Amino acid sequence: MKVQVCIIGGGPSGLLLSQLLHLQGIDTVVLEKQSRDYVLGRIRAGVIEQGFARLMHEAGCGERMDREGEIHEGFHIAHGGILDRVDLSKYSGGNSVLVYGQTEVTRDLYDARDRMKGAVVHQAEDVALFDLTSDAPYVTYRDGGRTVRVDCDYVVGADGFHGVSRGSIPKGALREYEKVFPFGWLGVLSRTKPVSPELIYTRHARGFALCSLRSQVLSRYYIQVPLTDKVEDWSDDAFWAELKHRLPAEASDRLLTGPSIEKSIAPLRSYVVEPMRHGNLFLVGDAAHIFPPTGARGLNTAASDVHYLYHAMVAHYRKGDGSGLDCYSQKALTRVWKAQRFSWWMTTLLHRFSEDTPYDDKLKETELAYLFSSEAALRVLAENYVGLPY
Ligand code: RFL
Ligand code: PHB
Repeated sequence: MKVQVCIIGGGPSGLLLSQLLHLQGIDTVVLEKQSRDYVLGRIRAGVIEQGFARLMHEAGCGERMDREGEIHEGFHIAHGGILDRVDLSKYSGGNSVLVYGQTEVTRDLYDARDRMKGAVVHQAEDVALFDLTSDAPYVTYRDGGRTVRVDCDYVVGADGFHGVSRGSIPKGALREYEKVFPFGWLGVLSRTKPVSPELIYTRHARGFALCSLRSQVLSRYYIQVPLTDKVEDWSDDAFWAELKHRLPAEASDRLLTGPSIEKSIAPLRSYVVEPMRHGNLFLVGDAAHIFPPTGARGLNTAASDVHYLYHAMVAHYRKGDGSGLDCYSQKALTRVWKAQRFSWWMTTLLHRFSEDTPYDDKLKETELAYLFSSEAALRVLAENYVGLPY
């Protein structure tokens, strides 16, 4: 097989890039290790920046998102038993976020790829990358008993944190930055009316909690748990009791519970690799960086990587201008680090760390009291939450 761009990973990053490039006449193939059902079964992001939504429109995938996604002009932070609201619209100059699940984003992208007869190979086994620093890189994978070779101009590693692309770069050519948080999020999806029409992020002595949603009939809740906890340790009843405990009374009194339809634990990690390019391999999304989910940055930062790389590739193929490709890594990383800063701030502020002293608690309480007494501080929060411009 010969294509211009071989994309590894059929998550949102890989599918969105392939859809955008295809619309510009640039030929791609997507190699995905898992089945389509498996990819669509992963419950992840829920909050989407308008920048990402614009990119979905550019990719011709915005119609259902416009119809079914919910515009959120604010969210709440519960602390010290009270509920404070962040007016995103007021403090970000009229901006907002969209509540639309990653599952739905991925489904829309798959449907668009199908409509355009885009090449997406599922269950591509043993994907391997070769000659990345030459002008003729290639990728191989196994399809049942046969090995398929894909020759290309560029390889894009969009295969998430545990993918094969980043690992194909010699260790000495990369610098890694990592912070592993000593806790995870236990998430529950339930077919119940959300406790609040807007998200509630909660700081509590027993640990963080988040009330989120996918629609007004589908709720997504999370609680901070020790890394040693297993999903089997948490019955639905135990989950609801702990969530109620952490929410302020005005929310817990209204909480509607029901059977969980999905329950999983995600560890919290921050990670960045530099640079995001090696020869003719470009890394995008979780393959290059991971965020703790507290600030809702992961998928949104994957989208800004896709935006930069897409425009750089179009300039290269259309006008022979390679400057965008040359500064892709630096441009993407500038925004990645600002998003890391924001998610670190929000995660540290709202979670309970075992080493927190009464001094730390006082500082965090004061940080929150200051936040809700200062328009300047609320502006900083709002402009980061809706997403910095790109
Ligand atoms: P993905 O989604 O991990 O997709 C990578 C794909 O690559 C495939 N793959 C391979 N394919 C071929 N060969 C190999 N060797 C391969 N190895 C892996 C995988 O099967 C997979 O299909 O990465 P991508 O596309 O970069 O997308 C990133 C997002 O998934 C991620 O950043 C977000 O989910 C993070 N995140 C959130 N981000 C937001 O912007 N807003 C949110 O509200 C938000 N909430 C969340 C989140 C992540 C969470 N978890 C579970 C970590 C909430 C949670 C709980
Ligand atoms: C979600 O709905 O899954 C979600 C929302 C906001 C976050 C993280 C996850 O910050």
